[in-house]
Amino acid sequence: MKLYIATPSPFARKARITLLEKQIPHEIIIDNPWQPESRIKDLNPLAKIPTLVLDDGRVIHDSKVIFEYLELERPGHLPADKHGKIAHRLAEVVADGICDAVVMTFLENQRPEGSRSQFWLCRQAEKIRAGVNELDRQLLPSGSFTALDIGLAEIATGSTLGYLDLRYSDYNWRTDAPNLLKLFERLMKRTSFQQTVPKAQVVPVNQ
Ligand SMILES: N[C@@H](CCC(=O)N[C@@H](CS)C(=O)NCC(=O)O)C(=O)O
Repeated sequence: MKLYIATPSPFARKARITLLEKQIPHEIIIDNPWQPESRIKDLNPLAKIPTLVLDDGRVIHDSKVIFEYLELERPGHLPADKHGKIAHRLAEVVADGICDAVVMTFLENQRPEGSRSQFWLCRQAEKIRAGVNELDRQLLPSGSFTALDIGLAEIATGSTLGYLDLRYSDYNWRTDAPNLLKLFERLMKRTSFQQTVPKAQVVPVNQ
């Protein structure tokens, strides 16, 4: 299978880490959906990464659906019980929501200074801080979200924290969220996290 990614994307990183943790052979193709030469629109009507192309040509997109597919293929990163599953899904939604707010902030900040909406930027900042606090609160004393050592919730949260460091570095989440800091340090010892540290890519300036 082939996974189309962009190097900064926390959504693509979730899929990459899942593939590595599950030891599923795959090829990574770097795309930049913001560039005119991007091929992603031929595969995914929303022209977004991550997009997974299976060996038989079927296309799966959106990091949540990609995870679902990979988990069905090779289970192990969601608990078996109902409450555990929902806890992982909720943490993923919060982690992804933080990333959505960071993306919107990043794009707004590409505008000329006088055209930026402070109202919009403040709304996103509130979501980012509230999301970080909620994830920090959800962690158990064991350092994981449930009895699983590493599952969807840890993968999504770790990807989000790495993205904050790349695109929202003025915010020191480490002082706000000591439990998340411990989780992040634990995750960063894993090869799957080390091999997927996000890197900036060029995004065209808004008109
Ligand atoms: N909900 C999607 C979000 C994916 C997403 O927003 N990807 C961004 C990169 S981080 C993208 O491809 N943006 C290009 C665009 O919006 O045109 C997921 O979880 O996969």
